[in-house]
Amino acid sequence: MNQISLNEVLKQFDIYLNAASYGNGHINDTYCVDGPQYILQRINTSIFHNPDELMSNIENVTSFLRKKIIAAGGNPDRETLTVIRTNDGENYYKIDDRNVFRVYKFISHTKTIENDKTLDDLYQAGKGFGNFQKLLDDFPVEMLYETIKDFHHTPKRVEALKEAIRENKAGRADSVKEEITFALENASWADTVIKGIENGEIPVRVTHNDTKINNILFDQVTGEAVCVIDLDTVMPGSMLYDFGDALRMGGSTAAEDETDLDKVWFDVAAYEHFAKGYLSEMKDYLTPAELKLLPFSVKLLTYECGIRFLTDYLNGDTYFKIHREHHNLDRARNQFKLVADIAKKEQELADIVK
Ligand code: ADP
Ligand code: GN1
Ligand code: MG
Repeated sequence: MNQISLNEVLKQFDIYLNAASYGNGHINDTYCVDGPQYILQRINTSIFHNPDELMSNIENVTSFLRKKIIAAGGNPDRETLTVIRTNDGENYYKIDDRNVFRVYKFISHTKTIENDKTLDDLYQAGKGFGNFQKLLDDFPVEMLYETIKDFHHTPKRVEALKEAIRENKAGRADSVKEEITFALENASWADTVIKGIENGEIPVRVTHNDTKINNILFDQVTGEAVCVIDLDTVMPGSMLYDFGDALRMGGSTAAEDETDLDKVWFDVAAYEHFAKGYLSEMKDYLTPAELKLLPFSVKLLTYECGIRFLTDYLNGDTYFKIHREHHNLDRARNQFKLVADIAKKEQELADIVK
């Protein structure tokens, strides 16, 4: 990685071990430090502009969780992230604006699930994300900074897509007319959750906002959800974002970037298992408006992610990490296929919640 020595960075945290690339995140650069003992991350500062606010959110949320986990007789080093401080007592180390690093304790004897998930994994994921939200129910939401402004403001995501079409920076707009038409034809329901929040029907809660299934660690032996990770986007929001986003990936029969769209379907049984796990933790906290919108939230968050991928493709792939040409377009097509399938199954999903 450009002139920066990871060993030099780790020294700032009083760590004298080697590190190697790790994980499948789309945003930060993640390294596993020998042992494995630590996770070292270079924070993506072109996305997260204010590391002070970002790390303040993470420290406040994890220390709040830590107390609750201890009170419940759990293991706080395993059930939440632990931020390691630098020799100067800071929660991150900055070399320059593009090289900002943090270190967490590595949570061992766990696994992440990318695509091969069982129904029991989905139940556990639902329980894990539900428990995370439940534990944070009395966290003072006004303390949290908005680390990415309007992150799940779907109508603004539609506006960003329209701007990308107008600007056509990468000269790709003509080649994706079909995808653009799908995105714009479906924009009519994009404001449902935002409107509900604005008119007070949907409560603002502490939400994770990036609940894909690889953002939760599972116990290697029991398969139980151990720890919710990737806390960069913990912000005030709606639980519908977390529920919908988790099933966007967890409910698909294929990977997010599968190009054979005949393999991409929404799995109703996956929904049922995730919802069972989630509601086992959260059912007493949810309002009727939230419960009613659970199936819709999956369609909304899948649509939103699809238009984000398409926007990034039109902008020349500047946001999400890509690993091949047209990767963002493949992801967008995949998400839109899923949206169409979820739309057909919405009533079936609603019956399950009932
Ligand atoms: P990104 O924001 O780029 O998605 P994540 O914070 O999700 O980065 O980390 C990427 C991957 O690194 C995770 O999917 C997980 O496999 C692994 N990981 C992150 N934090 C830890 C941790 N504290 N212990 C063990 N593994 C971790
Ligand atoms: C990113 O960071 P990661 O890989 O867990 C993105 C999510 C998208 C997801 C799509 C901060 O998640 O919003 O849903 O990719 N995170 C950010 O896979 O934009
Ligand atoms: Mg992640």
